[in-house]
Amino acid sequence: MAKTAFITGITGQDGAYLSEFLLSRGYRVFGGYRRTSSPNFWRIEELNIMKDIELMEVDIQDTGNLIRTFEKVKPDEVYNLAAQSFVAVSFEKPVLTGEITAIGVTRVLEAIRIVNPRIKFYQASSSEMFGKVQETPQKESTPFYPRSPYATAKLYGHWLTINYRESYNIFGCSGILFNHESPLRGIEFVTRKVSDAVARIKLGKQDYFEIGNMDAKRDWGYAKEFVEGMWLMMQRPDPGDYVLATNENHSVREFIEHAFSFVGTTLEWKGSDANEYGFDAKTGKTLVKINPKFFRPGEVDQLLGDYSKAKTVLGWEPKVRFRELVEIMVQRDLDRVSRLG
Ligand code: NAP
Ligand code: F7E
Repeated sequence: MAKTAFITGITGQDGAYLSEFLLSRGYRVFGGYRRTSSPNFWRIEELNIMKDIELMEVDIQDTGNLIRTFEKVKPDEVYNLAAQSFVAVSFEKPVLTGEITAIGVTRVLEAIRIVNPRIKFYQASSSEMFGKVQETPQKESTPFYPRSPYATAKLYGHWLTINYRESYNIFGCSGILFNHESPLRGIEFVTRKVSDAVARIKLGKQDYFEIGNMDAKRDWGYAKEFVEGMWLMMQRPDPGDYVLATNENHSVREFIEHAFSFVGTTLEWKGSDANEYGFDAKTGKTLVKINPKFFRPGEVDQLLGDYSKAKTVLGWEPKVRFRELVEIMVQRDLDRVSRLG
């Protein structure tokens, strides 16, 4: 019989790709979205899977809502992807971030414990939990050192998943995912902000863009591949924690440079710190400016993941690497901007 999955955060980047993947595996997919005055289904519409998913209004701030949903849907697997996921906003809204990103996990796990403790549970943990890194590369056993309210909230969810596994025998997996990006990434995250801006500049719709700390390094992978890793964790005989990463890292500056080079522009830099700027080597036009409003009170300088456990146990390995990822994203934004303006 076909399995049933319930995804919290189905309107987000990973929710959309995971839905597409589970549908391809013959799952019946239910997804929770929170009520807003104007619905936000653009990602599942872009993937053309809207008609195949059963959408339900579910807020992870409401335990009763979750319990009734699980009673009705009777899921075999629950993927908890809902979160206030933007690190920068977590400094401005630390309490809200804790409510959704940390306590939200308790609500989902409690609903599972009450409705049916045999429901398998996936928690979207994050490489941000490594924060001020204690060793490089980071793996499952690396000590955590969160650097933001977001990362601290994720650490709570991570440990609670382990706690419910050990206390109630709930099949709870935790995927410690390093940054994963795609054309469906939210525009506020740095990769998509850059791919969109570079496409607009190339097509003459924008003159320049503003950026924060360009020296931060991230281990950027392709979201479409990472969601498969989530599913693989849930198919093992025993639950566990797994790092998914590419084991390659690059700076924000390199991302910007490669995005411009893909559209045929050579970028050069002048100045330093907040006065640094990037310009077109051919025309001299300024294309990138620093704006300190994008600096964070606490920064994660560099992340680099070791995915050996996922490779050995799950047979999971990333294929799309940095340069290809940048090109996929810029190309899709060029298409979008040409089509929609
Ligand atoms: P995303 O695009 O920001 O999606 C987050 C989702 O959570 C959206 O569907 C959002 O709904 C939903 N949500 C927020 N508050 C909610 C609430 N109170 N009740 C129900 N839903 C709520 O994030 P993503 O990139 O897909 O990431 C998926 C998960 O993995 C998140 O938990 C994120 O923290 C974590 N993670 C992401 C990465 C990464 O690099 N992408 C890496 C590690 C971990 P709206 O559409 O209404 O806002
Ligand atoms: O920042 C720097 C910024 O916001 C990456 C989330 O999915 O991945 C994501 O968190 C870096 C940081 O992602 C701008 O300071 C410079 O060093 O794209 P980001 P993130 O903070 O790494 C982790 C794994 C998650 O779990 C999170 O949910 O880029 N940066 N200038 C900038 N960042 C942004 N957003 N905007 C800038 O203008």
